[in-house]
Amino acid sequence: MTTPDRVHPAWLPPEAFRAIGSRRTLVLGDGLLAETVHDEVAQASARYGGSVRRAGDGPYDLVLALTTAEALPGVAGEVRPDSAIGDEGYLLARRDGVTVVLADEPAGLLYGLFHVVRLGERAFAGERPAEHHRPAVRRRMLDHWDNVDVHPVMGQVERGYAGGSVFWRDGAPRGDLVRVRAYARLLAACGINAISVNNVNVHATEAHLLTDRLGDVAALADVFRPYGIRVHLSVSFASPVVVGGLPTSDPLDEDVRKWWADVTGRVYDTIPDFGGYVVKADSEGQPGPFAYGRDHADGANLLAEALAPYGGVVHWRAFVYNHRQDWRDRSTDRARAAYDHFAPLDGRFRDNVILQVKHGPIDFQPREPVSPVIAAMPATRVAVELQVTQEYTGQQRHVCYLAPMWREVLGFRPWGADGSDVADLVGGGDLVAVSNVGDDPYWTGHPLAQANLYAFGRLAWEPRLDPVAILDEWIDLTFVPAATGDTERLRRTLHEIMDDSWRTYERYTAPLGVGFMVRPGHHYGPDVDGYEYTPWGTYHFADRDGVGVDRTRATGTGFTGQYPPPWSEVYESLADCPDELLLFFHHVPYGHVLRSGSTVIQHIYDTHFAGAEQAAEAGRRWEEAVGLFDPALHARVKDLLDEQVRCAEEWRDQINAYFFRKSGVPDAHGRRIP
Ligand code: GCW
Repeated sequence: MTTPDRVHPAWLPPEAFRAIGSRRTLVLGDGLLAETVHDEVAQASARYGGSVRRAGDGPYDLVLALTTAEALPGVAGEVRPDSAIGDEGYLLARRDGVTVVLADEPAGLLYGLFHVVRLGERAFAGERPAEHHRPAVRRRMLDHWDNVDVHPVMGQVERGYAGGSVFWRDGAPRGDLVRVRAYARLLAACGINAISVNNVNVHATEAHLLTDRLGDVAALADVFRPYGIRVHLSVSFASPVVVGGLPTSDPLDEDVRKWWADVTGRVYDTIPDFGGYVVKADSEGQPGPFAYGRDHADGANLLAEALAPYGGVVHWRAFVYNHRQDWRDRSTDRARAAYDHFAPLDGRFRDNVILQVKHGPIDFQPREPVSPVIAAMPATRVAVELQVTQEYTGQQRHVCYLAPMWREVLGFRPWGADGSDVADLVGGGDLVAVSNVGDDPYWTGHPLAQANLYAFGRLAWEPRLDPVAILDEWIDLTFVPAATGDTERLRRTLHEIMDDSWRTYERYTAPLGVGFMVRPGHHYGPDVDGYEYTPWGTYHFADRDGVGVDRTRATGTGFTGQYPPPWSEVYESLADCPDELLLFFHHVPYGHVLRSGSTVIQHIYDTHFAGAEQAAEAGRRWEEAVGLFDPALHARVKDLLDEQVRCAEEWRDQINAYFFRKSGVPDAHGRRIP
């Protein structure tokens, strides 16, 4: 049940259960997840000398009870509310020396248990008035871009930076269900309740997971189930042809509809709590409805209709754009694509279709505006997709704590200060992220990248949490319980290195929101013109006079018009556009003066010198912290920081040299630009 040997326990080291395990606990209620709760406490009790019972008079220090239990003992009965606690919610209270977790459903007990784990000894001190906790977001989902077969270019895990897959290896299930169970447990502890187990680019072997290899998916579902996590599957839109032997996948074809209905029926016979399908269609070469002259609503509704009888959902991705664009064509703007494709379809999707929209209009860059699609489809269920795997943010070789970026996305108010924010819009709905986990002993390659996975789960549960507070939680679970040295210094070190690491990364990479400038293909390290004359639609248009993409309505691609006011006006205006997004929206001369007072060119130099220096400073901080961390973990992070420092200097020098050569403008401070 706990972590397998040689695998890092991440945020659930045995010591995190000491407070619970050394006490007397009552677990009251039935159901699979109540069993899980009991087993967790039993395991901790066996280790730390406490006890756990399923019935009987106390005394108890901790009572975890379902409100449906026949008779709630003592304090549990007293704090029971009149109103519903809700499916996954729980009530936490402490009175007269007893800590109580009450839930209507077993899932709530499980989340309540992990809350008590987070509190540790604090859960058993003083009094605690009843607090009602429930997730803001209903489906908190991770997508794995894991291939069953090793893909010739993308490998076992597309954009995976943590070794192989935890699910698949060389064309078959990996078979290490102990590891999968440990993973399920980590995910439940941070609030995740849905997972898609294969890549959205569905290749030949993976297409069979839907049919003759469904048993492989069912085996995973069995392991995730006790932790309240439902399994979803990425499917090919061409499945009727590819695995069904039909001549067409036309969504309006009767045989195709029947095929999906039959296949989906079999999926639910095998996995009764199956979550649904994830689909990348008509995107980067994946098949879709366009081949038949149909649109995305026709396509999505086809699958939704098949899933509806069982309560399943389709996550239909909005990442649709022309990846064979002619770079000479200045009128095509990739940023516009998702909105242009999907906004006109608002109102046409069945209600079990969830349109899954990347948080930015392009592709998970370190800085993008929030996608205008999120606000453009009031009659459609919209999920926001984040990327925990660090494709464009240092590939788990760089420290880049992403929660501050996600927090900004979730806090963005598309209609201005008085309107809803993105957290409101996904509230009650879906938040999805691409996982950063692999079969690496630290799960995420870079041990500190675990924090991103943890933070995603916590933000999905409670989108208004403060990223620094989440980091504190993660540190206190992961490192402090087993630490022997100066825990204050340990905390401080991690905060110094991680709190601002996303902005540090932003400083030494592509400037002012312009994006990309990465090596084509693998996307690691600098290559300023790497994508400039390619079909991918990701350009910066730097010349001797200036840089940036004109996306205004007045003179550019008109993308600013996809936002409602005030942002349509703010982004349109050179004077009002936020500095960090200036080059996303405008093409400006190097001498253009930013709101900060600096010129664009001087800003580029300053941030690149500063960013590389901050990376070096993080490296020094970490070296000073030797002795505070497990030696193997310390050594791994040290090696990675060395690489980060090297790479940050490379970024600094390439970007600075490039813009110095283009512009001829010297650095105001006379620093060395190669
Ligand atoms: O960011 C891009 C990645 C692709 C990925 C695609 C997507 C799974 O480079 O590797 O494909 O996005 O989100 O579909």
